[in-house]
This record gives sequence, structure tokens and C-alpha cells, in this order.
Amino acid sequence: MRTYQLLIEGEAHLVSEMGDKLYDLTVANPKIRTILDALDASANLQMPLSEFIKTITDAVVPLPYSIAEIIERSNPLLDCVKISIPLQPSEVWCAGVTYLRSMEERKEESKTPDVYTRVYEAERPELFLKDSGHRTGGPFAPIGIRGDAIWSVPEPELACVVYGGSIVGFMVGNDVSSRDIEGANPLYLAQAKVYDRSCSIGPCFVPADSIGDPQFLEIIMTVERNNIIIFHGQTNTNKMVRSCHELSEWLNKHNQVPDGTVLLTGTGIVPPQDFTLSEGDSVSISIENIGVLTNDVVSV
Ligand code: DO4
Ligand code: MG
Repeated sequence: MRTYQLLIEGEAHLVSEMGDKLYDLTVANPKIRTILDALDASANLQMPLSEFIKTITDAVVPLPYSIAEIIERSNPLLDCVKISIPLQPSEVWCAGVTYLRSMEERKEESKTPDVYTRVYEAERPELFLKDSGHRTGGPFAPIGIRGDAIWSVPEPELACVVYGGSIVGFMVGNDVSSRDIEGANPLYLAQAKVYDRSCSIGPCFVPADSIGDPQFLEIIMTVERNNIIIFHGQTNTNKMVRSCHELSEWLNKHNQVPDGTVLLTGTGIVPPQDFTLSEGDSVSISIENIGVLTNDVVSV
């Protein structure tokens, strides 16, 4: 089961996708406009989220179109239907150096390589605040590279949604970063990571009990320039040195995490050192059992 946030004639609708059929949860229950509304309602009813969504879905007829048709934009009748960010995050946090590949690359780029080995091996993970809401976009929204950076990369990461202190669902995330700024000095991390359009999430939200094993999901990233693939990489969440659950537990220690916070779990795909994103590139990240998040790059 996946849920998408649609804008239909400018109005927010939450829809669930089961098989290739789409069901409008908002038409069935006008109080349910976003996934946070559904999470609040299922928590009040003490009912698992998927069960709550299923009870609404059973009461409505499927929509006469699919997500693929909305994305293709070939049917003019669907001009008033747009896919939006699956949830407006209260905060976005990121874990760092959770894959060996990430640790090795940061050591290469940095003048202080041992900080990365030490955090990879330590009990306490690296966690940093990426956004308090407004820098994160959804599917097909432009992602940004800093105008003062010369080496920018996408970071494809499994995104967890935290509600009531626990992980309730998953999305695809992109922790876009400036590697030259990060490599110059670890104290520049916030500037390498936090700037306009530096994050995207989507294309949909998958409830935790519908994902399968979150520690066994294939992640693939492709970058296209002028319709030619200039980078293709792949990893699996089974290469993470810490589980999503462990990262979420650390995030919640002595810290009231607002409901609807997103936690990105680190990258295991790092393009070669001569690769940098350019304006106009298109980045697609696919995570098994979730979907594909695509964003074009702009300079900010
Ligand atoms: O400290 C560096 C950030 C690492 C990161 O964002 C990642 O591993 O994904
Ligand atoms: Mg990252």
C-alpha cells in the first residue's frame, strides 16, 4: 500500500494506491486530507494505519486514472491533478556515515579523515538537522546546488517518517550536498547540507507494515544530462552499519521529535570524485517497494 498526496484543482487530497488502483480517501472522509490526518485518526482509534486506510478504501470506488497517467501528463483531463510532497515535514534530520562507502569517500575529501572513521565505528551515530520544513520539496520540484559550491552531489537515502517517537512509514529521500564545502572543514557541515532546495522526499508514503524488511531494500540512482545517463549507482539498505530503528531511537533520546519528522538514513551511493551536479541535470532515485523520486537541478 502506498499513499500519495495529490492536488486536485488546487485542493489537497490523500489517495491510496492498491495494486494499480487509486482511491480518494479525502472524498470518502473530508477530514483526511494528508497522511498526518490519517496518522492522527488511526492513533485516536488505536488502529494500525494500514487497517484504517483499508477501511476507508473499501467504501469508495477507484479513481478513473492511475499515478502513471498523472506523471505521463498525456491526458489533458488530468491537467488539474498534480502529485505533491507526500507529507510536509515538521523537521528533517539526517544520519551520516552509515555506509562504508560514505565513510571512505568522506575520508578522501577531508583534511581531518579520522572524524569519519570514528563516527562510523562509534555507538552514537552522526545525526544533524537538515531542515525545519521549508527547504524540502517533493517529486518533480527542483533541487538546488549552491552557487558558491564547485562540487555538488545527490545523496539517495531511505527516509523514515517518525510519529509518536516511532517509525510509521518510509519514503525516498535526497540529501543534496556540497562536498567541497563539507571537505574543507567538518565545521562547515551545516552550510554544505542546509540551503535552499537542498532536500527532496517522495514520491509517496509507504506505511511501515507494508514495506517488507526496511533493512533489505535495493536503492538505485541515475543522473541524466541532456537525456544521457551520466551516472548510475546501486546499493542495498542491508549495507547500513546501523538499522533505521536504531537511528530513530538515537534521534528520540532526550529530544521531543515532532510528529511527521523525516529521518534520512545516510547514503551508500557516492558518484566518483570527478562528478558534480549541474543545473538542468535530472536525478532519479528508486527504492524497492516505494517508488521513484525524480527532481531536476537548479542553481540557488
Ligand atoms: O558528515 C557527513 C555527512 C554524511 C552524510 O550525509 C551521509 O553519509 O549520507
Ligand atoms: Mg547524507
